[in-house]
Amino acid sequence: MSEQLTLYLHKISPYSEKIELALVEANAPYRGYQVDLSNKPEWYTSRVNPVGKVPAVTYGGPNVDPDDPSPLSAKIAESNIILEFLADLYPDSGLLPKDPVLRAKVRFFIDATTKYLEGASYDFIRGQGSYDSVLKGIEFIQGLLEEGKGFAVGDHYTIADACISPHLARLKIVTETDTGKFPVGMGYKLGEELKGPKFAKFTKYVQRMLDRPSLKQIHDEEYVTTFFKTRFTERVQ
Ligand SMILES: N[C@@H](CCC(=O)N[C@@H](CS)C(=O)NCC(=O)O)C(=O)O
Repeated sequence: MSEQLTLYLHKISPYSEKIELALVEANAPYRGYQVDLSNKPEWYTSRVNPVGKVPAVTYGGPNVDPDDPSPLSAKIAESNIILEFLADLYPDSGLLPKDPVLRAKVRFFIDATTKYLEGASYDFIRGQGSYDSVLKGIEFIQGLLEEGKGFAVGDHYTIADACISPHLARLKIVTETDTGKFPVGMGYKLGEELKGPKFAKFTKYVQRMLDRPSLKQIHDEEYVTTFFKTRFTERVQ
């Protein structure tokens, strides 16, 4: 019997979604536990993740209730590290290719997503970043995509795809509903710009990731959209 794996997550969190995507793609058994981020339980910070953020996983140890985590399980946090952990746990899932060059490319893609897309897009949504930084990040990511291939790296879904997909799903919301603290219309403008020939490779990849059954299974678009609309109400006219 395999070791227990509990994922502490929140529906709004793109970082949590990365992990759920990898788990679903690997067909891995896991228990998900929603952490109330607005009223975080004390045991979560003291016994699971001292930083208090989601996602985190407990692995191994006895089968206990998620809200009573055992000191005997391993505790692992930081989404990109958990992604690597899952690829190690499920070496035959293809989450990380066997070939060293492709493995390096997967890690580079994750690094690039984290450095150039993640921060830029959330700063933009929060009204703290520039439109141009988002486009630059997208351009960088597009440059990494190989023509004619359906995935971030090689011919198989990897943790690189799992890492970027939640951010793509949120960019879809922003560009289709214009929700964010940026000046009115900038979300739609971004959507129109991405439809142009310059971003054709990126847009095709995005659509493929959004159509993936794993994303449809774990991503609650309505919930995230409502959260964004509630959270980002003050607008620059
Ligand atoms: N670098 C972390 C970021 C995790 C993160 O920022 N999680 C947010 C939710 S999206 C969180 O838990 N916020 C609650 C808090 O900071 O109290 C990762 O990649 O796992």
